[in-house]
Amino acid sequence: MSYESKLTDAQIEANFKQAAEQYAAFGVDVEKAVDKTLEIPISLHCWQADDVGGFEVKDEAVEGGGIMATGNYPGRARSGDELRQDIDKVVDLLPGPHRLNLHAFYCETDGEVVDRDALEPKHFAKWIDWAKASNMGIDFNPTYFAHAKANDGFTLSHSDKTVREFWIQHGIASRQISEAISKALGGEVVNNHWAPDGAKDHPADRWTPRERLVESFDAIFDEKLGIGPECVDAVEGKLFGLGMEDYTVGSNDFYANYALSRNKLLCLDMGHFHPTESIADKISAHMAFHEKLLIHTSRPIRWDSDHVVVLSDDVRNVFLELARNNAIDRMYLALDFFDASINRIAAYVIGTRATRKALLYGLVDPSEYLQKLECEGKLAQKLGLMEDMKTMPFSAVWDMCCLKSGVPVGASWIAEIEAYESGVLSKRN
Ligand code: RNT
Ligand code: ZN
Repeated sequence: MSYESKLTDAQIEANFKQAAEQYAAFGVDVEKAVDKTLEIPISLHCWQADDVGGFEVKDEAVEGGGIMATGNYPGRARSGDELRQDIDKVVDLLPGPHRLNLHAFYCETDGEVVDRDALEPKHFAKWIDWAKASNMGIDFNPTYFAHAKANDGFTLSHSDKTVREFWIQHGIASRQISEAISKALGGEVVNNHWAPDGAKDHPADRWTPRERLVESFDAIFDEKLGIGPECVDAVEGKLFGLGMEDYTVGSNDFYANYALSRNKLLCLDMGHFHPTESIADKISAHMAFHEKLLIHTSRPIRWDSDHVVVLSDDVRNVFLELARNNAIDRMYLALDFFDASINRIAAYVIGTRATRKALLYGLVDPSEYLQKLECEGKLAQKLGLMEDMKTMPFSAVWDMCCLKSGVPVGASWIAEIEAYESGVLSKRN
């Protein structure tokens, strides 16, 4: 079986030239779109290669606890070194710049038990060194799940003050670590807070946990801590989780208001809403009030299943929305999917390439043309043109992105993943 692209570089150039003319007829500059696509960093989640497991050394075994990857495909990364090796491979197959999105429980503590409230920048030194060497930025996430103190479903909104304080300390530690990463690598570090808090069945009190969550976050974000603005804190809401079907303390409404009133970044995850809702429609509503947004691309099937991102209407619509209002520079872009049922490295490549493809798809939209038609009341013409854009030679523009970045064109990356599977992943079990 061959996955090779049959196109020579000269053919890719020629196809691109032809496509450029077709897009130019509708006022689209594809050269510019390619350059812009290759400028935007995508934050590559570290948790796809090990099924959201982390590398903590623990006193006691912890069951599940908030998030679960399904599947048992061989080759899971079992250590920081294996995970870094996997991500190096992934990045080689992806066009454009990337950051690494690290979770606190990927700390490396040399065999020592270090609880979440005691984590320090030194526990991420290997990640920082690796990022320096790979010329990659890092983003961060406190881990408010997969822990004995999260097992009854509450963390920052817990009724027990000592439990809340433990998690507040963890939140503060995550900000200090983010600040240290920023000092080591330069630039901003997005620190995204998602907490699983919620209840399986009708709570008799939906109010008090939300009030406590406000208080806890206010303590984590207290200005007196003196943490600098390079640590860009985000908050991520959610509709429900497994075992938390009735009530999620940190819903999207909760965090949208929290973020706005506290000048924090709001994170919209594509899987965190009712399946008939789309974040594409929410972006302009939030952007009317927020300067920036953090987006987690994901693919919910029937529920927040975190399937590997593909070039679906949902993902394209998110980027069309951003492109149509020139808002690409107002978002931080991160990935959030995990699939343990297929080759995990291929999953990374498919989902990340799909996300960048969608970004490019948005940037080659003839937005001005469409908006003019709409203004003039030519709604059938607008719909007709929108429809026709779907079969424009988009692949020629995407191939140029890959060629320009020196990464495999078309599906030819699959052969590299197969070689990596037989050479590296298959030896892990
Ligand atoms: C959970 C949230 C969150 C996590 C990561 C691992 O539903 O989407 O972003 O997936 O923090
Ligand atoms: Zn998410």
